[in-house]
Amino acid sequence: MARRIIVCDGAELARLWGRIGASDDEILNWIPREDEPRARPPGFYTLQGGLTVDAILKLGLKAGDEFALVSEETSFLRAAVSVVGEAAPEAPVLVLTDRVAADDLPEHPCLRSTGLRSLIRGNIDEEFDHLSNLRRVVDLRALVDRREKLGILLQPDPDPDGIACGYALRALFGRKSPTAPLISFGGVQRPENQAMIQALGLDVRTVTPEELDAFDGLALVDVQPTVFGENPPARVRSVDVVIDHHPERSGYDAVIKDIRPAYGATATILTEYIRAAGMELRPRLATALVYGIKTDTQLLGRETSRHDMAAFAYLHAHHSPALLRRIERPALPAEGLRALGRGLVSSRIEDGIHLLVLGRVREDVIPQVADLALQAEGAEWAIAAGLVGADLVFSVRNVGYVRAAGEVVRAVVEGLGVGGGHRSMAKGIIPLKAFRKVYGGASRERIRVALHDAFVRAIHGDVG
Ligand SMILES: [Mn+2]
Repeated sequence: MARRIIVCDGAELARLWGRIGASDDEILNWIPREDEPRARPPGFYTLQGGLTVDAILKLGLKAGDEFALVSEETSFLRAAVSVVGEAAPEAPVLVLTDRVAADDLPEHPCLRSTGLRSLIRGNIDEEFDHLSNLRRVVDLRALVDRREKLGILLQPDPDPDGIACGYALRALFGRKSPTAPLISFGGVQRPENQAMIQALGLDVRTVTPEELDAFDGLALVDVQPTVFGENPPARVRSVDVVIDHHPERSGYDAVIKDIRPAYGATATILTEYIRAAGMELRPRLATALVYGIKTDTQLLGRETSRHDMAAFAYLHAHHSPALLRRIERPALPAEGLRALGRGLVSSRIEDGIHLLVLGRVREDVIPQVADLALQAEGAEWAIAAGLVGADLVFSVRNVGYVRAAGEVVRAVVEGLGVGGGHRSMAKGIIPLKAFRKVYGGASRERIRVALHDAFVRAIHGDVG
């Protein structure tokens, strides 16, 4: 069995090692310092003869042995690294020091250096972070326990971060939908988000400002009261709870306010609450939160903090990949697949643009087809367009190293409709009436040619 050979400089560090708790495969050695009593720390052998090649060889080295050298003195560590390197050239060396810089150590082919105290300190600081989150949870629970009916208010047309946070907050209070419903002034619009609430079995109730009187408590997540206009309804200007990651606004009161603008998602705050409270994290909730962080940070790309990374890793260990797949890739209806077939028959890749015109189709099919279309060989841009109600709706994807998709779509719809998005994903809507007026019709071929030309101009021309 491979062993760890620990060499501590003096009794203080040896005792520290002993207190942390040595593991069974560790051979503990110490070298007494001149300036301290020579009482042997329990469990430690005295390295006979001090830091010499002979003393190391007397340990009876075996293949696979590893070393840890523990000291705060440059001279000790320089000597120790050299001696171990000579006695056991193959053995990896871990240097544990908080005072000696790695640059001051001799050359060694397999050496890592880190601080023993700073490692422990880092963990203690992390525990204090958990503790302050636990304080918040205890206060939140004490406040909300007094409320008979709590409204968990999300922004109008809530996004995955908001939905996940509402769900998490309710779970944190141990409540169900009758006494703590998720509510919003505008229902879930985007088909992807509808797919999310469906897959999670959630319900977001649309309410009017007057209906808020039915609640004796309000908690806002991923949103602040001022989002409801310059003059928000009186009932939301003074609320119980606001938890958000958008910059802090004034003009309202909350009994408990937890606003962390450095965070990429509010779901990260809720994840920290759950973790601090030691609450069991069920796969369904973990999946909702992981999806919230993923979409708000564009998969840990945009505005991501170390907190988001840590929360994501924690959630990832608990989430359900199958459920996440169902949310991210909702089932395509048979009719959508047929529309895809028709679109593929006439699709071409020209100027790096893969454009699929689907005809009349369910709206949620369009972004999924755009995702798929980007996988075509030679495609830098994928556009899926379909007729939904009285609109031409199109989803745009690109490979990421080209002009920003949101910018391009804004140029394409200018004066015709609405659109926008991010670096590699965007969406545009043009009323068919406006389209016909400009292009003289809205046949499949007319749409294909018009969109292709508009995109070529927007991608290569001067926009924004
Ligand atoms: Mn958010």
